[in-house]
Amino acid sequence: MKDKKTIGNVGHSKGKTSSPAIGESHRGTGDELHQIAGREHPQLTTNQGIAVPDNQNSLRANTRGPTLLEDFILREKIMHFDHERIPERIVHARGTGVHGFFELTDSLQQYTTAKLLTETGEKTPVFVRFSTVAGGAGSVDTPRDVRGFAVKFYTKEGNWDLVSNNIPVFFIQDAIKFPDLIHAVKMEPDRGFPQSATAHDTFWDFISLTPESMHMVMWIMSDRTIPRSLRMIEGFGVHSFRLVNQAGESTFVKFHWRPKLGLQSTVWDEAIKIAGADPDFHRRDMFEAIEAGNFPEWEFGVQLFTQEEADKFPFDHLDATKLIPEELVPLRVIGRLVLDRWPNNFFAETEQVAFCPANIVPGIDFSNDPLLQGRLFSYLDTQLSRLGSPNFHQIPINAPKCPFANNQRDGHMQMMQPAGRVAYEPNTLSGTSPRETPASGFRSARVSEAGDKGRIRAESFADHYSQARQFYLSQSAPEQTHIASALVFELSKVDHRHVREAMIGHLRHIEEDLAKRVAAGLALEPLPEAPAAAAPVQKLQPSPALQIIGKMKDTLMGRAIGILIADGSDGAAIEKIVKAAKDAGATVKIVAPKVGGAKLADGSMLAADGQLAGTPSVLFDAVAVILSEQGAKELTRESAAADFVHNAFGHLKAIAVDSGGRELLKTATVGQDAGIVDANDTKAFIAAAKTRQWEREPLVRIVP
Ligand code: HDE
Repeated sequence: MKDKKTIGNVGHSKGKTSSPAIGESHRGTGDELHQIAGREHPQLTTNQGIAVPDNQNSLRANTRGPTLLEDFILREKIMHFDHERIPERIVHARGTGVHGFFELTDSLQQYTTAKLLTETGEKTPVFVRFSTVAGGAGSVDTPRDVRGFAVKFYTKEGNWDLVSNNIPVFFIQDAIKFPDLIHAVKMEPDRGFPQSATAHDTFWDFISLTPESMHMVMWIMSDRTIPRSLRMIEGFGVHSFRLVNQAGESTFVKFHWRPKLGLQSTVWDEAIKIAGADPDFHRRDMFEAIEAGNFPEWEFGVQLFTQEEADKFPFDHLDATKLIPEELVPLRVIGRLVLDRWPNNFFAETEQVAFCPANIVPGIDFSNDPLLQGRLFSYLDTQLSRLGSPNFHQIPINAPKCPFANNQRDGHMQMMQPAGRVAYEPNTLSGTSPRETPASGFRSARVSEAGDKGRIRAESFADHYSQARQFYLSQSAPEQTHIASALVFELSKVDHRHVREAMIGHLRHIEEDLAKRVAAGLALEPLPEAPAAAAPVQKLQPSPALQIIGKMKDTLMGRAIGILIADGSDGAAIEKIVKAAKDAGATVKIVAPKVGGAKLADGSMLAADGQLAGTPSVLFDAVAVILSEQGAKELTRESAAADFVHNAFGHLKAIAVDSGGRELLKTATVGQDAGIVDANDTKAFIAAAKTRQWEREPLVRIVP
């Protein structure tokens, strides 16, 4: 619905206004906002509740005179505006938040007292914030980067924050390295670029000196870091946690999120182009899915294991650079997460939400993972500087939905007004003040600690290459190629030759063939020496669960088809594809040279969802091109049309064409293969659209 405001000195309506102040303020010199008959607008006031008579003109000494300092309405409005921004997150600044619920389907009663993990059928409200890590709040959605997947469960026993990523391991083993890692990846401090990119000298310099990051390097160079949609990423709690049962016994646990839509990524060239075509690609995708009622869903899985089992693992599970292969400890699915409500206000919720891994409920506990231990301090501290007050827990998005009470008082922006004279415990003066509850309160797992204090790292943390190798060897051939290509791309942006050489040295420990491919891609000869390894590289069994292609779903659910049309296109052919795509669960968008649409062969007008120049094929999973002979001829003068098909082909997508469409392919020098199908054969098109044409890749890109 358009806002029918008349702004400016023209067209002053004499319509009825429900705000007497506005009517009275009209002095014929300023703009006027008019009410639409029948609408009840609340009165515009200052923050002190004073009705504002005129929101268009500041108070002046005379018609063309100076503005008066006494204009409290102007000063209050500008003061508030000047302070609208709060410091953005030092990492994970760019985020997308959604409300939803978690529902338990399988009770973990035997392992934990946490009600949210024992009461099946119970729906716990959640707020989830997805994020990129390196870029600022205004950066694009599709850089090569880890995605944050932070979940706040508002449980009956308090808030539990599972602050996860879409990669199950991390760069470093000890929290003390985190500021160095982040300084290395962020914009270089002298020049202030690059924004949101690992492809620069300082990042790779640090990484090349940090062998423990090699496993994570394999993951970030894989297509995991260029997801197609936030609805198609996995989530991992990364660290081992503990579940604690009634008897105080604990079991180790790793937490996993698995998307119902399956995993899917973009290809790198596509991700770069999406950044220009739609910087908000992921946020928009999530918003549109929620609006359309296509609520994204994840399975919640746990890997449970005992200390005795952990002692037999060929790695230390307290080391956050290691994962536990599902083949070793199977995943048990115990619930589902559904996201079904977009926030009312981005700032109030997505920006002000404050996650903290230390927010934990009775029945769950921490492990000794040194990275987790450091995180337990960092998040509370960072919230204080971002939100500016120790009372940030009172902001609605952060407040528990269960009752909470204690004797903490006062501080900036205190919203509560606790009554009574008692603000301490124990006391005899109040019969209603909050008291500790030994029986039901949070209890740490019974664990005994012994040993010498020191800045020491366990020997069991020394193996930096075995799981990196296992990850690489677990990938399908196209995925291995993408890892090699990504390394070539990134290291090609590194000016210092010795840094490139050092990285190739590490790759030789991971897999000699990978090192050779990347060195060839960089034209780097001779092959640099591998550095000394702190522990021998083990030959671990490949784990297919680590693939993306293996976890793609054979579906068009959650995916988008773009149909390029122009004047003269065949309406019936368009309709046929629209129907087939929608029946298969896809959303469909019509793209035409003009946004008003195109006049079809039968003279009818078909409105477009996007104009060709602003709606390139990178925004779709597969495309169709339905053109008349004349339409095809005209589009040969439009490079955006050639790019549309050329890029769809280069990004390994299925393309359905009629005879006009085929003409456009010719102009764009697009070849023929199994992914180019006749528009009439919708069955073949839908089948091809569900995947990418991997065998096409060596024909469209020189791969290392
Ligand atoms: Fe974070 N991290 N992190 N991190 N992290 C933050 O907290 C930090 C780590 C993760 O959507 C900050 O509120 C340290 C691992 C997510 O608001 C900060 C270490 C994992 C989010 C912080 C890590 C994460 C953050 C910045 C190493 C995956 C976004 C703003 C010890 C399990 C949450 C903020 C949101 C945010 C510190 C490592 C995930 C500075 C010190 C490992 C998803 O506190």
